[in-house]
Amino acid sequence: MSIFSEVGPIKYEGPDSTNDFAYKVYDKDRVVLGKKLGDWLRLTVAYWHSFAAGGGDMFGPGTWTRPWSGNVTQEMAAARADAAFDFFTRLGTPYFAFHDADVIADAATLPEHIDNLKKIEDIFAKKISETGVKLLWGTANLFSHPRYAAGAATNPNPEVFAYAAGQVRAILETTHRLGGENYVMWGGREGYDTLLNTDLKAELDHMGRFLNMVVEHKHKIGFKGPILIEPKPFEPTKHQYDHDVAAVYAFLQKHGLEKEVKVNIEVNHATLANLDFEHEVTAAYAFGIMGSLDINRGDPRSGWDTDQFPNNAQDLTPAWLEILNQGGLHTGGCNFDAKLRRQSVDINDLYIAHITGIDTLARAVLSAESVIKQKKLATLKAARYAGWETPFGKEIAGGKLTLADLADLAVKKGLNPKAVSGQQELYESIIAQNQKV
Ligand code: XUL
Ligand code: CO
Repeated sequence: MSIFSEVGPIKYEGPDSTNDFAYKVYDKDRVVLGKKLGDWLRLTVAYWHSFAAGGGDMFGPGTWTRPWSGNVTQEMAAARADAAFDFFTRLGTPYFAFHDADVIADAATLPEHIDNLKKIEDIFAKKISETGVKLLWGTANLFSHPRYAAGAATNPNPEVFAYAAGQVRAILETTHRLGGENYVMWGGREGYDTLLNTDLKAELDHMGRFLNMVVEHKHKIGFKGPILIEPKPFEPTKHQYDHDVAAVYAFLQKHGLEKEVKVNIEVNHATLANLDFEHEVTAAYAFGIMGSLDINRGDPRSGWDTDQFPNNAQDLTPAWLEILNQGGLHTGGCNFDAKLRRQSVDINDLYIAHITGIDTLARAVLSAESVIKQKKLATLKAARYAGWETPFGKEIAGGKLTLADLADLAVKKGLNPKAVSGQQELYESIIAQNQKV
């Protein structure tokens, strides 16, 4: 008897179902634009929020009492894995993601850490082959331990940089052996709290060197998945170097890694950066660095990373319009980097949170599909840029004309272009009118 055994497996029952423990929209086999809904979404449960955290916050300890709560011993790590894979299977989500620190007992030394990780890797390998649940990505926790208070790759002390290298090598190799499809690097404390004590240039150079080492090692061991940087503008540090997608792309270019490294975009991190999620997604595709998604939402009135489960499909529809138009996430997926509220102490809250989040994503995909099938938005947008398809537009974009040539041409043609409507309200109404179920 597991803690989850009263519920599940969760099934698709359709929009008329009143069963809290059923999908109303997420029918994984439903074909959307030639591909199954489940294959567009590649749903992923985050180990840390759902199986390693206890509901604590800055003002009080954990509130969720689970059989696996408390300090992690190796035995508890195994019990945690049993519970986690039972939940994944009952929920019907095909992937999971984890940090090294989520799954192993705290270690006093690096060799002990590596040894603990190897033991849990063996447990995970067995679970993966028994259940068919796959690893979307692995990552190293380089931010919780006090040694990382001043960062990992950007730490003023090279010994910390070296310790972090030891941790990353171990979990990257574990991720590879477990068939992980990506490897994620969120810049936990790669940033600063005050510039007064910070050598910004040195720290960025060190971060670039670290990333190059990770990429070199990935190739050495034959890991085929992409390395993904996860942008976030601040928290825990006052300024995080991987601020947003554009900042990450500039950093990758500077270090010659723009063809090697992609991004893992998190909804709540975009919100904190004062950017729309669809902006981050669209920018990543435009730069050719779209990797994967951390799905959650912030709170409109809180200025921090509340990591709530999503529940508003219309908010997510513009991002899905872009994702569907771009052909999907490839090796990426939708990882619920989202946590229950501190008062949500019941184990069933975990089901409700994921089911609602999954149905919300499914609604966004179906709404975006409807927009695409209607063709109206694409037609309007194409018409808006039609001038660039004319010989005149192509000549300008082609790069042959100088500024002076073009200035003379504008006079010769007697150009006097007038403002045309951007029709924002019409575009917005198309999104609203195509909301599904
Ligand atoms: C923190 C965050 C992390 C990363 C993985 O804001 O999003 O959980 O996703 O380290
Ligand atoms: Co995240």
